[in-house]
Amino acid sequence: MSVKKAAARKRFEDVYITVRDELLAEFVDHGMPKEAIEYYKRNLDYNVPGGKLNRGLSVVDSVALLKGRELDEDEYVKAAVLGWAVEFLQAYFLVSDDMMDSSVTRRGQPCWYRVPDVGLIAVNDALLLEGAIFQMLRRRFRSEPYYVDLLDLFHDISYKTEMGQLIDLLTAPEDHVDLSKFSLERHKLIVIYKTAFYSFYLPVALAMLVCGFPIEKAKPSDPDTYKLAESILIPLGEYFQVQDDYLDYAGTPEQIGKIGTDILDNKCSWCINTALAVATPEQRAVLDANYGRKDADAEARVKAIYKEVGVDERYAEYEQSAYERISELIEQVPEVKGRGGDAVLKREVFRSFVNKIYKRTK
Ligand code: GPP
Ligand code: MG
Ligand code: MG
Ligand code: MG
Repeated sequence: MSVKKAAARKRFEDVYITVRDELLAEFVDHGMPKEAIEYYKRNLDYNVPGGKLNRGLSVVDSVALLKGRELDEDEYVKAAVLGWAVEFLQAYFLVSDDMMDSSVTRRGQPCWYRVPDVGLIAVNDALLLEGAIFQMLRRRFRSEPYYVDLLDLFHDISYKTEMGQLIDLLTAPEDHVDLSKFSLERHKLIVIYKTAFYSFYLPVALAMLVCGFPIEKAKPSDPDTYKLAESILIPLGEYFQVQDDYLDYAGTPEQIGKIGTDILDNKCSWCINTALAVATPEQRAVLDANYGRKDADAEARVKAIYKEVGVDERYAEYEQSAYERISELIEQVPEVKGRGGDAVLKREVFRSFVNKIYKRTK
């Protein structure tokens, strides 16, 4: 990591400490016992700050890019708190998702529900992580003109993500493997809803809200800047989740910080869909017999078919063409003025996202 990047991360992490301590102070104000305060602190520190922080940092970066200048202290803290709100949302989703996916590790440590004295309390811990978002927003943004839009955005994006999680789970029942349910079309719908909205559209839409981009157009001829952002960020999020699916199969746990479970879990992943599209009847029979079985040998047989049909080479081709297609979309963005003073929707906002994820290996 460059010195500059490390410093940006450190500054952002310092805001986490402030936010966390405010949340803990509220517990104290409510007369929560010491045991609960310590447990809550452990939940927050275990689940919120330990990831790549891409989503959170991208709120801060996007605000600075939209304004085209460095942020003053107050602007920085506001953007960083919104960044942490996205990281809290992510923590809430991941704690929940790991239980639903029976995952083992996350960010190089046991999944929270697998920590011995946690277990099913993790359900409530996830709900607290979600509730914390709204405490943070109330404390810092209640008197802003866009407060209601912030709340609405978090609710709307959460709902979409939950729709995505539902179809992800329904397409992958644990006890009934039926590969004919899968298709790249179904895969696309799942990943747009379960990942793209909250990981890519949300950080930029938040940055646009603090900069004062209007939700309602002043005149019909004005460009809908949120729709425009969405039209780039959703394909970008789709590409990101294809990477996640590929790394689930091809990445090592050391690299990706988690043990891939997609084959065991019968997931409608990009890899299985790609293999199904080109498998011979014999290869298809191996996939039918071994996909979604909770058994390491069956998993290895599926991975061997992936190798045979060239999933790795096909992924490299996908990655290149996704990169080119999205870069093309970005070049077509008209640079339009936002209402809130100095902010402009610049192509660089989107380019910075693409550059962060292109050819990622973790
Ligand atoms: C991750 O997909 C999906 C989410 C984080 C959305 C969860 C949504 C909820 C409403 C709980 P994944 O299972 O492929 O992620 P990973 O590979 O990191 O487990
Ligand atoms: Mg999962
Ligand atoms: Mg999942
Ligand atoms: Mg995954």
